Amino acid sequence: MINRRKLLAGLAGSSGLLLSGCDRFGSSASGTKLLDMGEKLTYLVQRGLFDRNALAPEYTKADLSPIFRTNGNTMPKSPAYQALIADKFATWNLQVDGLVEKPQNLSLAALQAMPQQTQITQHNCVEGWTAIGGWTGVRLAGILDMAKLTDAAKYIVFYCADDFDGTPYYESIDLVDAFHPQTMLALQLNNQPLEVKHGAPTRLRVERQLGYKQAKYVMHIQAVDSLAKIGEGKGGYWEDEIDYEWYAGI
Ligand SMILES: Nc1nc2c(c(=O)[nH]1)N[C@H]1C(S)=C(S)[C@@H](COP(=O)(O)O)O[C@H]1N2
Ligand SMILES: [Mo]
Repeated sequence: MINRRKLLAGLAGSSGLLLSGCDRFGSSASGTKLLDMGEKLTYLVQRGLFDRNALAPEYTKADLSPIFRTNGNTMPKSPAYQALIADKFATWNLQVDGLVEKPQNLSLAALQAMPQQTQITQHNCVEGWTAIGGWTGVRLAGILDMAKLTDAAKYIVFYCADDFDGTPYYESIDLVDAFHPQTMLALQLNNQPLEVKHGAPTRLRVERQLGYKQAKYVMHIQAVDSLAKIGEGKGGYWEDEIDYEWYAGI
């Protein structure tokens, strides 16, 4: 992973911004954070220093990793999820609600019937490994368009079927990433239905961000205007737990 401070420094330098100025903007003399990563991001985008809509690099079949590693939970423990495995996800439903005009309840067959896209990308885990995989699935934008976000919607939250010691995994992204052309709910990895270890029946792919944002076992998608009341308020399981950055750009 690129050291973000160096990246910001580089961007600041190349745009004529002084690093010290940029630093002062982001923190007080005592080192207290005045701006969180989301605000810095907005600042950089507004200064034209960072294109949020740029595509993540795509690779070819020859580049596919022979083995796509797993990380985190690889088998949700809940009886409800176990029952879904037993019936091959025939009764699985993706709930889409929150700040939407038309809440949706989408079966796996319904997702499979929507237009599919495939992208071969590199997954970057914060723990220091990468893997190149080919993901096929439904563009998140298509699902959100069906549900029709209200003007108040600012973030999309993904609730997962698994937990760590009873705390459910969840993640969230803003609307720029939600409508990014590569952001999808993946149904397949390398042309095979998603295995349980990789998040069956569907997982988020948000290709401009690190591995922990790629929520597996997505059960429920919710449009919200604030992340403050979700989980412990930092926008994701690891963000809450060990202060991983909410915007994990790569
Ligand atoms: N629901 C859920 N999603 C998750 C995780 C998890 O434990 N639970 N781990 C995250 C992390 S840290 C990584 S690197 C990737 C790993 O995805 P993989 O197991 O398919 O390689 O999933 C992410 N999404
Ligand atoms: Mo990760």
